[in-house]
Amino acid sequence: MPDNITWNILGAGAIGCLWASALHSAGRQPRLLLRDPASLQRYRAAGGVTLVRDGEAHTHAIDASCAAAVTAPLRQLLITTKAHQTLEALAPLAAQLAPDATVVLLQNGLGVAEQLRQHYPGLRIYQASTTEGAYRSAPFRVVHAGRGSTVIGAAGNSERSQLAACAAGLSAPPLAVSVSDDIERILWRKLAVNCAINPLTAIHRCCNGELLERPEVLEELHAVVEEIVCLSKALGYSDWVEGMLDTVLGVAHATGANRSSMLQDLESGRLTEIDYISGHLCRLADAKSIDLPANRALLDQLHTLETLSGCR
Ligand code: KPL
Repeated sequence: MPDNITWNILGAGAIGCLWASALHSAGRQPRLLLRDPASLQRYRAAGGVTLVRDGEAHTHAIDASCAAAVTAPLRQLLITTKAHQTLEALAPLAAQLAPDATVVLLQNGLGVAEQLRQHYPGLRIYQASTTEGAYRSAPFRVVHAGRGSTVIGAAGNSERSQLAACAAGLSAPPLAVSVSDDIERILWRKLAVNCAINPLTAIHRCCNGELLERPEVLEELHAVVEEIVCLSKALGYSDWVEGMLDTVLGVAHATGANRSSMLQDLESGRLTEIDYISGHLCRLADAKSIDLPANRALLDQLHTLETLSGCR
């Protein structure tokens, strides 16, 4: 049977469902790869992916398959799982992944691309970053709450024409994906924002904007960003962190009413992305024998909270 699937999407959370529904509306043929038969059954019971935008809900009967049941070679894979779930989610697909498949990582945190390169050396790995605002209001139901933009790029040398084709393939109204030559800087700045906002909101159980209103928390935030700036200088990334504190404060303000993804994970008893956010930063610092006491303290506190909530 011919395989007309354009993009396989691994991770049916808010961003995975948002992309799946946009591609489906555009007449492409995406496929959701679900964890197990029970998830597939829940998906079928939901009737597909429901996208809510501007108060209107539309259900898209998108092709879905249990990851372990995929037989045709996978050539294009968009990964939208949480960073820490990536390797485990990918394992059942390993035999089906074309050796030179294109894999796009669209997730919070850093460190997964390096792990994939180690485990699957032939893959063409691209990284993407989005400011689209979306949240899951129920399983397979996503609210597209805020329009944003998305960039894609690759570390090191990569053929621009392939990247451009990939960006075009993943662009579907209203989602626009463009190629960036600066993806490492963009992801690093996003990491810094997440290192500062996410653990502090999770520890203090507050919305992003409240970080700015509590002087003792704001002091912690300043210390976290200062350490990131120091580490960035030691790593040779000085120009990646220009105006970093203002950016972090600006994001906390602009997303003031948001409950960060880390706070939501913790409150729902899910493992957070801390090991790929503050953990990634601390691993890089360790390799340079640089001390990051404020960031390390947040990492340790999150581990303790995860243990207390029973998910670690
Ligand atoms: O990316 C985010 C997250 O919650 O993961 C921020 C920017 C902090 C918005 O809430």
